[in-house]
Amino acid sequence: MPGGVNSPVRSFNAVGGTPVFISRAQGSRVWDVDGNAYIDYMASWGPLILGHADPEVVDAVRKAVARGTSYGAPCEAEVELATIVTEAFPSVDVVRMTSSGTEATMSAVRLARACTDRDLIVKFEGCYHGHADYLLVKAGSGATTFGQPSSPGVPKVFADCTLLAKYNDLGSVEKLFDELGEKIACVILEPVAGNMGVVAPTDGFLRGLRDITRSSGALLVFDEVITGFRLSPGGAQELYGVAPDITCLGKIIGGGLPVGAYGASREIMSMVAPAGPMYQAGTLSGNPLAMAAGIATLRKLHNPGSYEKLEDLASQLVDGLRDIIKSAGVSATVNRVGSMFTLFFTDRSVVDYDAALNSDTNLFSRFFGRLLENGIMFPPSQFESVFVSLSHTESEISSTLDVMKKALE
Ligand code: KE4
Repeated sequence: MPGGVNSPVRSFNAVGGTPVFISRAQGSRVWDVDGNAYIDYMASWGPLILGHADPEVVDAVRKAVARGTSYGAPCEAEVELATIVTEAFPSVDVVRMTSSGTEATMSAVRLARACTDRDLIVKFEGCYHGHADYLLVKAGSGATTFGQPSSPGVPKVFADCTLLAKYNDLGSVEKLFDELGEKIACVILEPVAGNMGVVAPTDGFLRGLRDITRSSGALLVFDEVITGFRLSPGGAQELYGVAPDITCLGKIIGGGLPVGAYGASREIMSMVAPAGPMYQAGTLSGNPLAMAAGIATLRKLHNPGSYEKLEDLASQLVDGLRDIIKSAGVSATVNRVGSMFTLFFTDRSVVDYDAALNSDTNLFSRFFGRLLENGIMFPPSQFESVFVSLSHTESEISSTLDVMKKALE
């Protein structure tokens, strides 16, 4: 396997050392193949908000697998998960299941282009939306507004349709719309960024994007692959009270099995084949096994008190970490929204990608290594989110803080 992994960020290249191979997981714990146990804060990059191998999820998947893994034909479970999603997201009347977040965002961009008959899209530096060619684009050098490929194999012409703006900088978006507004199909963003580390939208940013897109006829796409069902039952759009035109989901809605989704109003989704002409398909989209895992996860997540418990655990951990940073006299800052947070080693407030890049990633790597040595598994990259789950306990939070204190000192 390239780099020994099936997804680059697992390789530990960003933090050094050899990637840990996991043999099993249960609740808040994972065990590596050498038998070492860790308190897990990666949560498989977001999906495992209940913790690993949740008994109800395991039972649902066990029952489903005995009835077959994939029919290649519609089944009730797809309707059930679609219903949960449309009830949770008022801006979504109709939803299409895919097998990954990449497929969800790729399809959402195609849908925006199909609806507006426009080709250009706007994304933000530091936001990641999966690996579709025209989303693997970084800011052009200097003042150029058009992006340039961020990976070999992405043709320049694909990057030419992608414009780059700065997160939390409405002016950078207005500038693009002043120049090219009538050609822009959509603005796509993580409403709370997780992929530059956690960066929250500043006051008025999301509302501003809503106004700019509405007045120019472009669609607003929220990539809620991380934030959907993470920050609240209705994701970031519920938390911040700004409804996009198209919503992308993934991770939690699959409960650890491969699921992505994109959804919008009935009118917009009537463009999607076979209801409409915009083509998109997938052999395993909506398969009964992944649907079962997603349904069981979301049903349990909707139990009263779930989000309050997530908020309580996460605030205990982050408030404690901020106290330790202060008493240790370390130059660091923590960005938190709900049960997702990131520690940056910098004395600046991190409100965009430039500020995140300015943090000391070498210090982060050493911090990551200290935690790992002491049985705490953080995501192996500065530019990711740490996740608290419903299976973490207060005693685990306090032992995590003890390890962090020693590491920072
Ligand atoms: P997938 O294709 O990896 O299922 O989803 C792509 C995606 C889309 N949108 C957002 C906001 C995402 O965070 C992701 C995937 N996230 C990465 C890291 N945060 C997954 C980890 C990995 O790439 O291995």
